[in-house]
Amino acid sequence: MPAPLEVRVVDSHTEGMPTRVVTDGVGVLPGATMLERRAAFEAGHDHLRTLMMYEPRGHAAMSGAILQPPTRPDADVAVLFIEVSGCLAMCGHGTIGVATVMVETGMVPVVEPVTTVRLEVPAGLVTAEVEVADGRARAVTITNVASYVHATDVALEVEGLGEVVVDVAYGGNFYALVPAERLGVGLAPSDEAELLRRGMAVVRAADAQVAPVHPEDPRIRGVEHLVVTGPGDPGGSGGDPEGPGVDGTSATVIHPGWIDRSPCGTGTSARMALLHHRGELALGRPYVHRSFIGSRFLGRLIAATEVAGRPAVVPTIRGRAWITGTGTLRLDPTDPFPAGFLPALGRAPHPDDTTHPAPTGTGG
Ligand code: PYC
Repeated sequence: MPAPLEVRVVDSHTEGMPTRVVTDGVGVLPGATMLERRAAFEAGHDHLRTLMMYEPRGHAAMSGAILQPPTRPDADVAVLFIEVSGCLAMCGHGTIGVATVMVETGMVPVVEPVTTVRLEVPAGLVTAEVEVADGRARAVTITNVASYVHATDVALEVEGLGEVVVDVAYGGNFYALVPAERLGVGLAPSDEAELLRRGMAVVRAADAQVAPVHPEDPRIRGVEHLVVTGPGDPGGSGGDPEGPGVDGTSATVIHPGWIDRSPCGTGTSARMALLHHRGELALGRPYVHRSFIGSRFLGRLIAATEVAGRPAVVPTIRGRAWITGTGTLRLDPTDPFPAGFLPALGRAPHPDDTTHPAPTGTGG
């Protein structure tokens, strides 16, 4: 009988959103860039993603990051972001989680008060400045990839809802953005079912009818995320991330049907790019963004730039992450669910289902 598959992980959460950091057991993926490695993983090893993200080892809002050796000399580590929806080009909360785990488990030389970790992700190079005290990561500020507005005031024909006008912006992934009041939903945890029902209909319509493609690399494409936006508090945050006020609230709805517990780093970047485009957020101004469970990121646009000739901005996102556990995930060869299952999203293979190949590692 073959030996059980074993994968070593460090679990963490960033402002409430999990990042399962996979440190060993997947092996080095083939490919000269992280986009090539992402494609190789999707083509040959996607069952490892569902094994680690789906039940019984994960859940419907699970998210993770597979560590790899970098393919470029200016990076310390390469990262493949995985979640229940698939493999992402970039993930803000995941980057904060990875940087925290690397510092607190000694995977990088730790320098106080700030340790810099450079991460190669499919969307490009991002840096994480980890504030460290007594060996512990207190907060992480990431400098994200250039973010820009793809389209404004797009009238979508949405099944069951009729016409819904959205904006589409890129913050490492493409996001549709729509005000909550336009969608007729609230932004509290008690609104989750309706946010998912309406939000996923908008995601499907935006993906089909806008179908954005990144001008610098067509492998980054499509809409799988929707930022449902709400206003900030009167007077905003006043620039104080710990104070009572915020500059904006949101719930980020993600394909195939879950809501980010954090304020979503790439979604916050897309929202800030849109606000800047409208003249509502100046470079350098703090932007405190609150998630649907009440957690916060501090965002800031630090520079203007361009993406293939389009005006763009460079966002930073500051947030905190905590390690929640370390362990070894195991797949026994006799386990009838070798790719996991997800009843919440209608993905519950019968034990006799033979469409899921038995997982193997990639050699590491
Ligand atoms: O924080 O960028 C993010 C993110 C993307 C999907 C879930 N979280």
